Amino acid sequence: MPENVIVTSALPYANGPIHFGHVVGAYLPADIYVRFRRMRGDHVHFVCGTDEHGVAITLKAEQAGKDYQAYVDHWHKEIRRTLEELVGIRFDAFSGTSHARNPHHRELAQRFFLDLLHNGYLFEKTEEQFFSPSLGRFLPDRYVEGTCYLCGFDEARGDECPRCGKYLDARRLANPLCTIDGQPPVLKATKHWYLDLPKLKQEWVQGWFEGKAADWKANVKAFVANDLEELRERPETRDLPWGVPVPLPGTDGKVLYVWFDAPIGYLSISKQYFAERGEPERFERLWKDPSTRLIHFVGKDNITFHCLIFPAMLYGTKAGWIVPANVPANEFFQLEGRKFNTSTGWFIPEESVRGRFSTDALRYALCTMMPETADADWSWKEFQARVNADLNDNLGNFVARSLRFAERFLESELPPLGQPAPRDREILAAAGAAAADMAAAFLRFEFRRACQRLMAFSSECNRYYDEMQPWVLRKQDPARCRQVLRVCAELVHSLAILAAPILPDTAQKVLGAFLPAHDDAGRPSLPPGPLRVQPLPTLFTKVEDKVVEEELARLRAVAKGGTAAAPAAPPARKPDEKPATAGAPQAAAPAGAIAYESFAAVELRAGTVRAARRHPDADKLLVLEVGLGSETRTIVAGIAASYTPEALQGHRVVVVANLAPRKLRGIESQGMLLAADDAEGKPRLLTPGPGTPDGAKVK
Ligand code: B3M
Ligand code: ZN
Repeated sequence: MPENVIVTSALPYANGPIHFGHVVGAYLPADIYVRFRRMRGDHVHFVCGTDEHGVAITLKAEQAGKDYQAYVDHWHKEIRRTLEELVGIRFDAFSGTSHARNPHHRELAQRFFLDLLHNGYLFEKTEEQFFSPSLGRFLPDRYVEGTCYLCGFDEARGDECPRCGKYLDARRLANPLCTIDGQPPVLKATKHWYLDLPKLKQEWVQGWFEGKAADWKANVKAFVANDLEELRERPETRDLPWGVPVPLPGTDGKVLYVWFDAPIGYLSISKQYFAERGEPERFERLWKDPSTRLIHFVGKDNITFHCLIFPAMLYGTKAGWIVPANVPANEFFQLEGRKFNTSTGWFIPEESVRGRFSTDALRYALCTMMPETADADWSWKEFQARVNADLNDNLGNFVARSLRFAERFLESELPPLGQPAPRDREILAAAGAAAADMAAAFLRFEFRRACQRLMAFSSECNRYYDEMQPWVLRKQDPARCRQVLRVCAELVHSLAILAAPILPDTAQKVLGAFLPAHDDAGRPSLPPGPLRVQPLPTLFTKVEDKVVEEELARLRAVAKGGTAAAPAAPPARKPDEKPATAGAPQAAAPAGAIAYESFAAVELRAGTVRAARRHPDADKLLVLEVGLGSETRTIVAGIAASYTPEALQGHRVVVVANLAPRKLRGIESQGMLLAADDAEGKPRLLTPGPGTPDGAKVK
């Protein structure tokens, strides 16, 4: 019986580029699962979009000097493009949570709030919270930073500590400072609504989780069991100028907490999708049908919200919404042993992969490295090995040699399958076994195992070919040769079908070789009659050593910039004293000579100024948004004496891209611009030559 399945991928914050760590955690596995379920005949609804509220957004938009909507619009577009183009994720519905993008979201989130309030799961409480007298506003969550009272980390945020990962009470931080103006905040009373999680736990969550968890992934189960112990009431509203307004009288300036409204985004995006298709009734029918399986794909840091808090909210509305059937969360993914970090350069820039490797090569390699049960790593050498050994030499080789042999020596004509020999029957049965194993792996969210099984079967196919020696049979027993190649065609077809969820483009190309006799990608086997094969396009290209070396060298340079180069950096200068320039050796440097490695450690890139504004607190500084191709950086530069913000719009610049970010008068600068003083001592920006794209390396 086909099932109704809703698959969601965590809604990425619309505040920066998405990297492979995100892709492998919540998007690629969901997309593979969706494609597999569809091939099986299930009805799947795949939902995602951007998370556009909360302090993660307001703070960054304010720092960038952009209005909130314009800011999230920009990242919404970028994120969607990366997911669709770079790794071929195909959502049914992709929208977001801001009112302008999704007119259904506000109303639905407010309905949840009122239902929970009405059912006695939200209660109000007046408490003191941090407030900035100079800015005249409350400072929720990340607007305050200080020292963690649990682990001593001195850059803990008001809502959680990035080092120990614990949920924090901002008022208990040592040395709290406002992240906008760097001033110590004061406490001021304000009213908020709290979700009564202890009550929900006792009434429903604990029993539900314990009954459910039997078929959940072990890593998720362990994490949730631990969190369940510590489940406390949580404030679900904030004093913020951006978000879903609290739907009660006298609450001006208060909005729902981002983690309250974001998961409701799954529903509101789905609601928008059905409304726009003219089938609005399908939304509630699907989300309130107890036989629908709701599956949330998320990364490790989103487990608590998806496994405990959001289910508690869904239940607590008593409105009949289904709760998740499973949350196959992944662990953390790193890059060559270190955490991805877009601001230090420890990530894979889009231009390193775009147009260089196929979507399928990236999908497959990422799938084999997926952090399913433990933290895992992107390694360039591993990437090369997987593409070259698995895709090219194993799968690609069997497909190509089978079809090309038929084309070259058998005029592309193959006989009906007829009566296969015992060895043929054995290998054809192996295809069935591989299909069963892979289906079981996909259904259990064991994507790495599915890849291994695919390759094991492909190796069996290659072995069959080698044993049969069609190149010998061609002369000695042409009829048997044709029969063997017909079996190979069958195997090629099976491989394409089995690989399709992971390698959708490759599957299409291979199935295309059987057109028009075979035009239904979902069919389990070829029609048994005679077959004509079509020319096969190139499936894979090998990853050369040179490419791997280049990428590793780039990372080594970043690593040096972050460690070795740091102590050599000029002594801290007053932020507005001089233009931001780089590379000038300090007086202590020996006679101006530096080793080549020191130069190579500096990552210089071409960019374009997308927006510019004056620094609110320093006359000589401008705050720029600089596009570097795959990302946009905020850069604070001391060039106000030479340029007006308007004149800089569209100006080409050279950026030091791997400098540790630092705050200049309260605004974090994520790089430096190269400039040289003119005759009057005013800084003039260096410009890359015409035709250099944003992000190009300056060497
Ligand atoms: N935006 C957190 C994150 O990007 C958050 C996920 C929301 S899913 C409803 O990690
Ligand atoms: Zn801590």
